[in-house]
Amino acid sequence: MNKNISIVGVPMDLGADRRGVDMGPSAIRYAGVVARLEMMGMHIEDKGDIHVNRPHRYTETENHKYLDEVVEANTKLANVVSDIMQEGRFPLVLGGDHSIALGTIGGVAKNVNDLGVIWFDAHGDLNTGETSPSGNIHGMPLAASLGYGHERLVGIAGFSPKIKPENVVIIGARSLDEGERELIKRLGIKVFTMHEIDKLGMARVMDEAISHVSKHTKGVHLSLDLDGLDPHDAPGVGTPVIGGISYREGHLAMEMLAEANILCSAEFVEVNPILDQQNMTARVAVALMSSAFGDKLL
Ligand code: Z70
Ligand code: MN
Ligand code: MN
Ligand code: MN
Repeated sequence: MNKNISIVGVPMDLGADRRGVDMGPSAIRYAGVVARLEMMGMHIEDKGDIHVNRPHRYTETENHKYLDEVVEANTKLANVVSDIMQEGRFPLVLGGDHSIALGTIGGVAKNVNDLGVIWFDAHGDLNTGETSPSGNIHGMPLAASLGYGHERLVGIAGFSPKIKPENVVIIGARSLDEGERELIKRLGIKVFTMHEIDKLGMARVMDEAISHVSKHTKGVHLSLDLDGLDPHDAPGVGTPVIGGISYREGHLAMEMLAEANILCSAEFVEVNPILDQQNMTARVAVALMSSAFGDKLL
């Protein structure tokens, strides 16, 4: 496990239609992410936040809200993340809405051939401008990373596709749009919905997920949307969906990832302090990070 971690915040909420999730990086820092990871013996560098341009007015391009600003910030993020990888460090990106996965994955995939991705989320984030019911770009980053969607999203970081469908697993899905289901079937993406988690248990799901994403890859990116967890355990998210992964199951999943020692990068997104209770969701995010980096109970 790489002990040299570089933190980058992305105060972005334009991909979620400006709902306050831009304060996520502050909330996660306030919850003590640096101290917690340093306590575990990690060497932390906090690179601060990527600048996100605030638009003067609402804009929409072919059913993509704030496309210019989202592309601009993600292009910067991809460069920063790529530089971190070049230095041999582990990028830990703090969101911000999930549209920032475009920049993170762009920067990581530039440095890791055949990148695996674990997409931990209530949603598939597999919409394109054609299928999106909302026009919110945070519902599109996994599709765009696979090469599907608006050319300006797909083209972030200058190459496409960034990942292959056979190297992706989605865990925790329980709210998929019609177009997303079609893309999942068409591309054969491995999805562990809440049904599989209930039926098989998280331990078996993670065993299967880990072997699937690490089979043909040289590193795995963890993209963790806090709305994958149950809203009871993580209430501070923009789009709570009942019936999610419990705090305990989430920890087990992170511990198994640490044991497998496959991660090369991670992002924790969609923390919304405005909708939270006593910064609980940011604190859950920090606790999950510590497990993902190998913190043990004993
Ligand atoms: C819906 C859409 C979404 C996150 C909500 C929701 C997408 N599928 N993603 N919250 N993280 O509008 O595309
Ligand atoms: Mn998401
Ligand atoms: Mn989500
Ligand atoms: Mn959300």
